[in-house]
Amino acid sequence: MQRITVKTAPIPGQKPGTSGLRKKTAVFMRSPFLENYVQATFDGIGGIEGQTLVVGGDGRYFNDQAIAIILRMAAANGAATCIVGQGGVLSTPAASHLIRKRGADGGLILSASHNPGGPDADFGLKYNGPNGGPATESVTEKIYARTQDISEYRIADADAPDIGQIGTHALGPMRVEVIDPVSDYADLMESLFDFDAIRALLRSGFRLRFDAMHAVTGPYASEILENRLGAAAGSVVNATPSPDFGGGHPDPNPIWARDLMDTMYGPDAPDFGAASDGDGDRNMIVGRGCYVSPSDSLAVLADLAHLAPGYARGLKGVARSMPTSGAVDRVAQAKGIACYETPTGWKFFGNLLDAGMASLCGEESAGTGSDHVREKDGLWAVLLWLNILAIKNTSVAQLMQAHWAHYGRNYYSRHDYEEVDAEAANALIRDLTTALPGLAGQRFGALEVAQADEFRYDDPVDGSTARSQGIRVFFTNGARVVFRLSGTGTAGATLRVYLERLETVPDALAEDPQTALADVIAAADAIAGITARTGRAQPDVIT
Ligand code: VG1
Ligand code: CO
Repeated sequence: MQRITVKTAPIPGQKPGTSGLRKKTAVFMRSPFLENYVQATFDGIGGIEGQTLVVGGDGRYFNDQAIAIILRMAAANGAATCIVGQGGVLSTPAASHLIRKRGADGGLILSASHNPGGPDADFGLKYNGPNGGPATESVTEKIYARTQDISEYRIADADAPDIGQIGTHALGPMRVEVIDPVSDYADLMESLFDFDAIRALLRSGFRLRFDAMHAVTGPYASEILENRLGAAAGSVVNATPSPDFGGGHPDPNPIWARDLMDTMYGPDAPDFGAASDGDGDRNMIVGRGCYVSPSDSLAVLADLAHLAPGYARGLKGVARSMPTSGAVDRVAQAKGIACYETPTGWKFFGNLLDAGMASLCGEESAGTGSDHVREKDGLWAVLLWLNILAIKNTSVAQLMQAHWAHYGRNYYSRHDYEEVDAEAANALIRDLTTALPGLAGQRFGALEVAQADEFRYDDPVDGSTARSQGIRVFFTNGARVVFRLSGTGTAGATLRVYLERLETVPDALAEDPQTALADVIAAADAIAGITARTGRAQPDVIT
């Protein structure tokens, strides 16, 4: 094998966002876009000489070609071993587990997650460190800095081996180990949950439907839910991963998982429905006629995780992203455990998990996870739910009613305005930031502002600071609205507006969230001028 050094020049726009670098597939495919970013990653982390890396992706269009390039570059940069999922496939949580289990130095995960895939859609790449978690901001800053002064990249002139079959290959002096992407992960799940109890539940007539949305969790869900737990054949639907996710948006929310919602709210609905996203780290939970908001799901799991063997000793603490509702805070308070509030994105949970300060984390965007890996984990959340339902012998709807009756209900919704003109979106945030000091005391319809600020996070473990992580407006009645711009999009800007209000009056707990939040929704528009500035009368997505 020859190591070729290719001259290159910086390409603008290679700044990692909330979760790695995401761009249009065509942008990633235009050489040397991928090569530059991979070399900048290797350089940014201090080189990969002698290292073991895990490599895998969600199987979207360009996944296989990108992996071939990455393997040739890893070999030319001196890596000792690359562990690759068969066919180049690894779900994000499975990749995180593999890094940890094998004691690897890190991994490259190819995914744009919930973004659509295909030649005209999105592609992404991110680096995870030796703890199995997404690189911290200090690392992504080094990678970004390298993209701006890169002058060459290294690549092997040999072909990458065929990764379609399990086995070990050589690429020059580098080993390429092709492994079964599912079995290690399935074993991990079996070690955490009471599979016998879930099997008994499923034998008793409890029906479930898992929608893999043509994405990476198909093979994982089929193996775990149908083969190991005995769910009826066909319980896992859309189970074959496809490069463009069947033409859909692999985002598990009531809009994009519409089929599942219709089934769960239709006649003869199963007892339990769930869906996962492109790379398998998100989850949507829906009972018969009962959608569970991700923030509520986090709170329920925090309350009842001890019913699963892996969490029987209780939780060390919990953490949630700032825009996530305060429902989990109330559980933590009742249990006397710490609750941390972090910026959006899983990379901020890693330090808390590593330090043993939190063992359960979650985001309002359908991400939940624990210290079993260092990523959010869709199937894990589904299994924890099933374990809880098996022990409690109750329905999802009953469980939610009992939870709200005990803790109160944090009515919650997120309104997304997608592909808004970037200038208009930036101006909206800029002007809002300027207006912050004068907001307290102002009335907007029925609500009065108590306090408003820009969220900043001081990491209690490494002392780092993350600024400008979203604008928070608190009202005197305890309601809250948060505004921030998405860091995962690839076209224009997406404005996210997060709305929340706590209700504790017993007979006001069963309202439609949009109705319960009407005052907050109106105030959000009045404060930020959303309609006037974006020209949108309605959000594109409501979750
Ligand atoms: C979104 C979500 C965030 C999540 C991130 C990655 O980020 O809001 O909670 O961590 O996606 O999820 P943003 O910046 O677009 O709001 V995944 O499953 O797409 O890797
Ligand atoms: Co994802």
